[in-house]
Formats: sequence, C-alpha cells, structure tokens
Amino acid sequence: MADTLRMDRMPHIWCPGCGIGSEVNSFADAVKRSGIDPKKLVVVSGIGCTGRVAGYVNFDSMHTTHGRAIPVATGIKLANPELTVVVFSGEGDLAGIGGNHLIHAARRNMDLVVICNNNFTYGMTGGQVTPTTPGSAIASTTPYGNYEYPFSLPFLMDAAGATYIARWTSMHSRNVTQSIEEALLRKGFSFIEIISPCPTLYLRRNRLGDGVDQLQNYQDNSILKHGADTRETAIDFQGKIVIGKFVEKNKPTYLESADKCSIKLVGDDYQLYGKTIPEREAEEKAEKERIAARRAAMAEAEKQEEAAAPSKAAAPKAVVKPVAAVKKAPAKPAKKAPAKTAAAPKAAKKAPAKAKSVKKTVAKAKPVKKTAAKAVAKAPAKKAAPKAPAKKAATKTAKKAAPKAAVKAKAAPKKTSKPNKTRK
Ligand SMILES: Cc1ncc(C[n+]2csc(CCOP(=O)(O)OP(=O)(O)O)c2C)c(N)n1
Ligand code: SF4
Repeated sequence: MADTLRMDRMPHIWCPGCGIGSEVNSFADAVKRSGIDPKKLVVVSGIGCTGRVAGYVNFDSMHTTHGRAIPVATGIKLANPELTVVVFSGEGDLAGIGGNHLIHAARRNMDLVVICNNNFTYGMTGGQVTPTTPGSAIASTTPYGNYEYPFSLPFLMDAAGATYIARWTSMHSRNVTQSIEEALLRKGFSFIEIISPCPTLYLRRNRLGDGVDQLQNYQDNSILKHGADTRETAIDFQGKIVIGKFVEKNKPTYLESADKCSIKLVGDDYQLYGKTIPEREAEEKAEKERIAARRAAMAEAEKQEEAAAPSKAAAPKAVVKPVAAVKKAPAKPAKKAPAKTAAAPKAAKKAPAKAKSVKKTVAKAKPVKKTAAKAVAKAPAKKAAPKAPAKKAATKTAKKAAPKAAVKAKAAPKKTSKPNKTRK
C-alpha cells in the first residue's frame, strides 16, 4: 500500500471500525491490478470523511467542495481525455448536495468511475439524515426515527443512464476490488456503491454495536444477485441488502457522442485536443497494449508469490501481543424506561431493550415499520439508558488479556451484563 498512499499524512482521520479504510485498500489494490498508468489517474473527492480519500492517495488528486466532485471530475476528463478520473466520496456528498451533478453525469455517460461510500449518514458533520438513511433509523436530525423515503442509489443510477452499476458492502472487499478494477478498464459512467459502517455516528446512535457487528450484519443479510432488477434494491433498516453487479452495458460516452457530432460538422479533419480521431485511436490501442502487458506481469508476480507461499507457512508464527486480545467492551443493558408518554402507553411498555447478542439480533432483524406514535413513545426509553462505559471496560479486558495483569483482572468483579446491541 505504501506506494499508493501518502504515508507522510498517516495516521489518517478515520475512526476504528469505519469502512472507508478497507475501501481505500480495495481501491489501491484495484489500481495495481488494473495495470493502468498511475500517472494518468486522478482521484477527486468532495467533502466529508470519505472526501478525505483524495488527500491520502498518492495519485494526482483534488479535494473539492461539498457536492462538487463530479463537476470537477468532468472538467478534468474534458480537459484531458487520456486521464482515468475517479470520484471517491460519500453518499451525502454525491446524492445529497451533489445529487443533480450525479444524475446528469450518469445521463451523459460521462467517462468517470464513481465510488460511493454509503454509510447512511453525514459522518463528518455529526450524523445527520442523508438521502439514503433507511426509514426509522435514528440520526441527529431524526431523533425519533427517519420518516423520509430513502433513495436506492443503484435504482437512481439505472434510471439516470449509468452503464455500470454495482453494489457491495465494505465486508466484500474482494468484490469491491474486482468491481473497481473492471470500472477502471471500461469506458462510460461507472457507479460502485459500498454500504459501509459508521460506528461513531450511525451505529452508536442506532445501538447497532461496532464496526465488526455491522460486518456480521452484512454477512448475514447480503443477497448476491448479479443482474438484479434495480427496482428491487431498496434497503430497509438492518434489512436485506441486495449486492452484485446489476448493470453493465455499452453505449457511446459523452466524448464519443461529441466527436460524432463534430465530425458531422467539420468532417474527418476534425481534431480534438490537436489530434484526429485515427491518431487518438492509435494512441488508445498502444495504451491498451501497455495495460495488458502490465496486467500480465502482475498476474505472473502473483503466481510466483503463491508458489513461494508454502515456505512462508512454515515460518514460525508471530507472537501475538496482549493488546491484540482486547475484546469488545460489553455495554450495559438499557434500564427499564418509565412509560411516561401518555399518548402511547402500550408502545412505551415495550421500550426496555432486551440484552441480546448482536449475532442473534441481526439474524432475526426484520425491517420494521413503526408509527410515529411508537417512535415517540420509545424516545424517553432511549434517554433513560445509561451510557456504556466502553473505555473502562476495554481497559479491563485488555488487562485481563495481559499475562501480568491476569491476577488483578481475576479479582475484578465479573461483569454479568450482556452487550445491548438492540436498537429500541
Ligand atoms: C456547501 C457545503 N455544505 C455543507 C457542508 C458541511 N458538510 C461537510 S461534510 C458534510 C457531510 C458529508 O457527508 P457524506 O458525504 O455522507 O460523507 P461522510 O462524512 O459520511 O463520509 C457536510 C454536510 C460543506 N462543507 N459545504
Ligand atoms: S465519523 Fe463515521 S464515517 Fe467518519 S470516520 Fe468516523 S466512522 Fe467513518
């Protein structure tokens, strides 16, 4: 990774368990595998946690203004069509403030690769509701549950005219790599959505545990369906997530259509950026050959690495440091909520959260449609729930894992409470 990242800018700002890091890893891997010339790659981001990607990758990159990554990327592509232009940003940036640019770039089949980190929230600004936040999810701006209808981005992109559409979660890192690699090597507007955990704002507020718990949810709830009808890709709160490559088709890109139109007017002498079409085609062919050669070299190197693998396996195992054994901090179960809300006493009685393991909760989770009254009735219960002493507990567990502190840890009173990962 070191050559694809600006290591001088490490450590990065992303929280532990955030999905953005693994997406960047997949992206870097895809760039390497694709064989494209990194010097001809530009990464553009908007603003937000995901927007920081542009600042960490060791390619030419631009951190633009909120919602304006796509117009900037479009400008770069038009200024120099030889470049591969990637937009890497959050769903708030791309589909919220930048929504208009997103649909028009897709409509024009602009030659861009758009990687959208969809964490269902405006992470950087404190967890507000976004155009993809599932119904009933809690956000800082929807404390009683989201009552808006969310976008399904694959459906939106399909309707707008995108020619490549895929969706994965940040748990499907190999598929993410593969999709990005494919998109880098094709022409036209490619849209890759990656559903990703934001433990700090979305998961915490919705009591969904940490990043790993959410990966477990993705594991349990993802349905692989290549070529799925994008009308069936909506996501309910903690519900099923249809993943796969939904669309892959060819149609003239914006530049190809512009060329065609200009040739009609000017004839075969028409030049774009000082080159006739045959000249540009010859250059493109030569570049394709160079890419194929780099890909072949990459595949060969991988083969050799695999062949050398058994000797690696025989090497002595690395000693695991005690810190690696730090377990997840168990959170206290929510206290029984006093049923104060007169408007919906029945719903209020239901409010106390049962302590369940996330694995179980996730497996049983069904998209729940709640009435506003129920949601309001549940709100006081949430307030009554004590905060989980996560830091303290983590330190205790860490001490437990450390051989020296074992005696102390034993003496410590045993924690009987199970983690409460169920959103009330
Ligand atoms: C024009 C403008 N409006 C609002 C903001 C404030 N702002 C900065 S980041 C952000 C949210 C980004 O959310 P998202 O794109 O989903 O990315 P995430 O942080 O979740 O990765 C907002 C609203 C801004 N910087 N500029
Ligand atoms: S706030 Fe959320 S999206 Fe931003 S870095 Fe932290 S976990 Fe990731």
